[in-house]
Amino acid sequence: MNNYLANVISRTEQMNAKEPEYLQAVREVLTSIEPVINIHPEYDRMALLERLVEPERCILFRVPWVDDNGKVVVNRGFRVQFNSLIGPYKGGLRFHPSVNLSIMKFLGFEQIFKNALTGLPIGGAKGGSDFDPKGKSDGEIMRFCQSFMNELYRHIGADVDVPAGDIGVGGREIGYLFGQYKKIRNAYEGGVLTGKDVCYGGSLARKEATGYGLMFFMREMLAAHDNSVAGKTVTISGSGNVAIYACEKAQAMGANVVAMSDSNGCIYDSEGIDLDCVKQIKEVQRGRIKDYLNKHPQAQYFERNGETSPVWSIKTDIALPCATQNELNLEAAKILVSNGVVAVGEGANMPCTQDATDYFLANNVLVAPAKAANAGGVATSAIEMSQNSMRFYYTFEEVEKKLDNIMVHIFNECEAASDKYGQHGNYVAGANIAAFEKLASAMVCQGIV
Ligand code: NDP
Ligand code: 2IT
Repeated sequence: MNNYLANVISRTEQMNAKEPEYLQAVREVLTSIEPVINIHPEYDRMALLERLVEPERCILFRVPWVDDNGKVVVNRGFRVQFNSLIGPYKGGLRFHPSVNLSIMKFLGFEQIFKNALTGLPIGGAKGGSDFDPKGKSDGEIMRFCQSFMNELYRHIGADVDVPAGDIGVGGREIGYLFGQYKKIRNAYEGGVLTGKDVCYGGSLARKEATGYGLMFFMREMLAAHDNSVAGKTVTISGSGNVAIYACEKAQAMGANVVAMSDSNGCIYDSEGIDLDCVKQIKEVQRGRIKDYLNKHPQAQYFERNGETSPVWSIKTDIALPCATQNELNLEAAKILVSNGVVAVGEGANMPCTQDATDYFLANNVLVAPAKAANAGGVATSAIEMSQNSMRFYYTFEEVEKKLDNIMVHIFNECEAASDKYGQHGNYVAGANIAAFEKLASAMVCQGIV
């Protein structure tokens, strides 16, 4: 391996030894940009990579709130403002008990590259809390969000840092966060958060954007290999925001989606998932995916036990991991390949382990990498920001068309970069290289900061 790259990886490993997810994300990117580093020896002198892997700022804070029994609970809040090279820090907030600094840094790091790929003026950030929204009342969610914003507000702003949703943070939470921000600031600053409801400044099609964008990327990737989504069997992990709207667009493109999941298990419905039923369970009742069987007794439910989700054991042409990081491991990849999978589309961030991705690529399975394939969400957040600045709204069709164009453009850039460096069909390398080239150019322009 290139000496400079090897040194930066080893230095990053030493400095962040207790952050496995972060190191995984850094290794994946750095190893795949080797051909670019080889032709830019000056990056070593400029410590370009050392600067890229060091967050501009990590903020940790106390979030005290009162539960319905009057007990005070203290959670930890995070905001990693990773990189502001090409725009205000931008990225979601995750509320999940697993949240820690390693996960925040991996997500923030990924976000820099993803946001660069959109071609829009947004830097990279991530935030959240180890707060567990499951089983909490609406009042508890609101009080938590208000307390979280009581600290976060001083670090964000429409031109500074613009948070949005992620796992455990959807329209309801963004609403409570926005209300508290507006109260503290005594000003309506619409562009400070994205993923807002359309009734107070959100963008049409933002809710759908990540899942729809994933399928637009999948359509382009398959078309480049003389294939298409129509008639394919699709399995999806997760049943949250990304999974639901990936399912909706896959069905609209003529695919048969047969499985969805949550952290407890997965449903299999050979007749095709009834998405209205899933939306009712997840978006309205906030229930479990198993509840699908109440309305569809012909469907099957497989409980999860162990590391590998049962959803990957179901035979499929297209697999869409849309739940969380490292949810698709080598064991799952082997099952999917032996069942004839054609393409994998990463709706979640870093859902495939490195060895799973390598196994897919070695077996000629097309992989739509997260940074590129799920970039439609943040791209539409940027479109929401621009509408807030203009004080004017686009129609659903206008936003969806812009999203589609952006995803086509991202696919073309990934393809061009993979071809340029002799890795035809490897869109994982293509996405990393295309994004890195943009970021490196901006770093050179802006001097040592
Ligand atoms: P949601 O909270 O809406 O849904 C998350 C889904 O994933 C749920 O079905 C949840 O199941 C499941 N899940 C979460 N954690 C785990 C876990 N540890 N093991 C198994 N299943 C799990 O989140 P989103 O749909 O917004 O996000 C899903 C993924 O997509 C994340 O990786 C996120 O970073 C990524 N993403 C999201 C974007 C967005 O715009 N929202 C944009 C780009 C990427 P359960 O209810 O049982 O926890
Ligand atoms: O991972 C992601 O890209 C998101 N959670 C969306 C971020 C955003 O700012 O819309």
